[in-house]
Amino acid sequence: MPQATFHFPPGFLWGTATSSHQVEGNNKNNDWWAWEEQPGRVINGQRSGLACDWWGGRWREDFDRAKETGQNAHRLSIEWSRIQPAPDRWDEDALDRYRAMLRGLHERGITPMVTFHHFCNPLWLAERGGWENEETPALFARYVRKAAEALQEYCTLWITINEPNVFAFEGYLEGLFPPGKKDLKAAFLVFANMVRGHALAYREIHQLQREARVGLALNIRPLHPAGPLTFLDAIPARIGARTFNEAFPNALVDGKLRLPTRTVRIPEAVGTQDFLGVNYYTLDMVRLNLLRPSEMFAERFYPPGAELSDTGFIANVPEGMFEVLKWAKGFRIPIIVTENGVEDADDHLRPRYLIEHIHQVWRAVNFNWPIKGYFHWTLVDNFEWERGWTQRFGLWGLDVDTQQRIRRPSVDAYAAICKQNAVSYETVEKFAPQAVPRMFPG
Ligand code: IFM
Repeated sequence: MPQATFHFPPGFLWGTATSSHQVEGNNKNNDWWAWEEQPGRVINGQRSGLACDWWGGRWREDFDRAKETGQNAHRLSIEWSRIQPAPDRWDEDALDRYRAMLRGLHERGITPMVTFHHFCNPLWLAERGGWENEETPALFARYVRKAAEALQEYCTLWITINEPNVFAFEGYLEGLFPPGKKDLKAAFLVFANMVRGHALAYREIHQLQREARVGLALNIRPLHPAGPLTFLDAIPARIGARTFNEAFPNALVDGKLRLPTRTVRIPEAVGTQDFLGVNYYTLDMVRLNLLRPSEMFAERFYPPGAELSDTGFIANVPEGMFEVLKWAKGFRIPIIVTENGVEDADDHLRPRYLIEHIHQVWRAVNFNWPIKGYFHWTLVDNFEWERGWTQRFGLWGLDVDTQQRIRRPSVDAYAAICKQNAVSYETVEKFAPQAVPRMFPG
């Protein structure tokens, strides 16, 4: 069996990604907390509760874990509702706590990447119509300026909005996130306002900090025509990809948000992206189905025979990572994999999923595509939105009742990669022997 080591460039960022509501606990002043209190919103009535207790200080021990296992970067989000608990009030204590967290990362030799918006809105904003309100982009930019001013000493790598496509889709089409609407017009309005909010925030940050690098984290989900009538299935697949995956980042290139129903001109968005953050988990097959007008005449399903995660949420298709990176390089800006991971409570799949996806990143790096880092989702099991605690994405497991962390084998698989800045034959053989014939053919 030929052996090889897949090396990454010096300075490559290796980290994990987290988000405030999912790890902090007691995030009581946002729309997600209120949503969790409504019956039927979260599976089994589960709540975020204390989450991973980062607000209580357990970020320290988790950052120690990240450092000890060779991670040199961490992506976290800050909570708008804590920083601006009311429209006319800033909470300096909350900003101090975030400063302490970022300082804590620096002290451990870990580069921070900060996300300003990760699915949650302050209650006061939600009561004013959230992102459907045309004033929200400016309010968002104001909050971003305030927070960036306070944190700029410790951070130059910023994400304005996490997965605006998922936010609009889940909150305004599927109804699974607050405000629970199923309204295409509202979804497109929210999408457009998020482009506006991003553009304003981009400029605020750059006014403050010349060396800032500002981007988005987009959930990119390749859509493949299912066949056998591939030419027919290609139509909904293309419309879906243009809308869900491509509309937002394309609008940042030419100022045109191309929706299936119309094109919205947002000229101020042109050139507001220093890097492209891609979150890749899985891909879908698409079949034309004229009986599904509300889903844009598309039926989506996983590739037949694909290996699925615990709850069937993710199909393990590592080649999709390469496909996404190939698409992303078309923007001719640096690319960062801002999320990738799998729910897997007993860790039977994660080491292989992780290794094979990182191998696809390596393939892309070898074409000299400008990929600068990889952030695994996630460090410790966290609150997974409407799926509550039923999905376990952490390198470390979490006992929600005792706050005890449980080290999964994936911790050591990822640590080997981070520490060597490479995927070695030994790492694959030890943690993902099934992948050896695929990764080392011959
Ligand atoms: O937990 C989420 C995260 O908040 C956004 N991207 C996908 C993850 C896994 O579902």
